[in-house]
Amino acid sequence: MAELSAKQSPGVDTDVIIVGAGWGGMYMLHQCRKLGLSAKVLEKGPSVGGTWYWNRYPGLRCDVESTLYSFSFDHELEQEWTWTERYAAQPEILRYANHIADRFDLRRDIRFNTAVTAVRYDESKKLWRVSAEGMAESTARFVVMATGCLTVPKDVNIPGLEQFKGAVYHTARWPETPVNFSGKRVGVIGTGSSAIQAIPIIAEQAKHLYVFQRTPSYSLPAKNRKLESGFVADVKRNYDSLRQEARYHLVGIPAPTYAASVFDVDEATRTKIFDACYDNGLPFALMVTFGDLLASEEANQTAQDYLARRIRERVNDPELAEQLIPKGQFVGTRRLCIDTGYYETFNRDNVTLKNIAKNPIKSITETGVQLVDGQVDLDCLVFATGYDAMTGALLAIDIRGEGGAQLKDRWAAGPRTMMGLMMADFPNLFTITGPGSPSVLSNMVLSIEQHVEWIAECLKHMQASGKQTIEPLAEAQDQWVNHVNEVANSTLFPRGNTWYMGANVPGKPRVFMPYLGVGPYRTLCEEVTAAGYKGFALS
Ligand code: N01
Repeated sequence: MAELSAKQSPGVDTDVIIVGAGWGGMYMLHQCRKLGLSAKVLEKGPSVGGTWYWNRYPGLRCDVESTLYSFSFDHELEQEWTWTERYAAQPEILRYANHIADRFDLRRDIRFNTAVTAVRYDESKKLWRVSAEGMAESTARFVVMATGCLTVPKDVNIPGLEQFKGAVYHTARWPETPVNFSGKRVGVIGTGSSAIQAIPIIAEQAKHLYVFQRTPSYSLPAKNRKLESGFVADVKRNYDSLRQEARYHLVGIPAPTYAASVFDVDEATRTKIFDACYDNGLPFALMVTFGDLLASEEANQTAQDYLARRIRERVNDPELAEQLIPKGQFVGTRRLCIDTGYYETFNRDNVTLKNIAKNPIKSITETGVQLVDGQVDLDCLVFATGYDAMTGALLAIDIRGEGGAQLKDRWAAGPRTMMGLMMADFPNLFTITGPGSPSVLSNMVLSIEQHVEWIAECLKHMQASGKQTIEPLAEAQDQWVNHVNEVANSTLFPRGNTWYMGANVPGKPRVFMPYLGVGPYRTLCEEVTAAGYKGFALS
């Protein structure tokens, strides 16, 4: 890539520096070019794709249907790209990301293998100074953090890990060359979305697979299938209305809500409705079937009972089934997973569940995992232990705003943003799908697109009105944070020990980070823009 030398505005190297070349970073670059702004992307990895570049473990698929997990901003792009599977596997999604980069000629403005370390505001010059490994400091009027929500794997922190003599893998940092587990004794630690997808494939190869489960998750069969050409043609014909429906839906994926309460219908009807989601592999649809499913303990219990029964149907050994059924966990407050043969995998002779809630891991030794009641000998260990989600990637960078305000101090008690888009005292610094926006509780691509377009519109407005800086008013930001909490507190989400709450990372503040409600959120963003950036100071 060329050095960061494009000179659009006097005194700065680049108008906009974008951090991250995932979906958000790539689309932001495209939008900046359309506005005639000079823009450069700094990307830590060697290629585009973000989380879809780093995650390449066996079995990885998206849990949003491929026809919707795609950009809508370019009609030709939408029509020319044809997804082959209902839930696309990682290689196809990564091909799509590369197609975006090539089609819009983005790579020439992306500097790869460049990890940003510091982003500091120079108040006197009203510009941002960006430092990255292996690069001279660069300056920009605007910075867009497109660093992703599931980027930084959380520290594993199990004593003795460094002693283990076998191979160690992490689902979020999988090697580019496929791993062959044939003839190996493999241990998988964790039973979230990543593990649930990887376990059936690893079990097919391994001599023996041990699954170390601390907290079981609920999972629905993905019912993945090849897409028929007639179906794809239909989707393409109806894309406009489909996308529009998604944009104003609660979770960004069209799905019906049948009644305000699960108790508005009789049990047989309720079961039929749950069946329609379960038997068609629709996790997001299940969450919105009834208005009170995510809000009332009693209502949620009906879904818990339903899913427990479906797990029992899939596991031959009743005692084992009971261990795989989440207990005291609300359906939907921890990510609902999709799987291909996950529960059935435990019917295999070469798979053993180790319930580490009852029999905890004491340490990792040279040859395996030492549990309280004995050692499990292993050749390979796979960590599917999750992420320091939503705030991890932002706080890994030394971000300082006006008056030297440090983001890590400002967020010491949990993230505080204005609509997940900006932070008070950090002028001209935007976040794509930041905490306080629907982000992970939505179709990510749709939410990324909405944020990029909001930011682009804002930059256009600033150009047209000759404004130099924008930042949220502290009071408006406080109101937004209160609103995010109010919405969350009207649901069961804050009662889950989940990564949405930061509960998976020791010491992380326990705060519900996303905003529930894709459609309502979009409307609020539109209102802010229409009211001349209400809640923001432009100068
Ligand atoms: O991570 P997770 P993930 N000792 O945090 C366990 C998205 N995603 O990578 O809950 C033992 O969900 C932990 O147990 P516990 C999706 O949004 C999407 O699976 O801490 N166990 C848990 O079981 C998803 O939600 C897709 O008790 C430890 C597991 O590890 C998000 O990414 C596919 C442990 C971590 O589960 C994260 O999913 C993949 C320890 N020290 C991911 N530390 C799709 O689109 C953690 N665990 C389908």
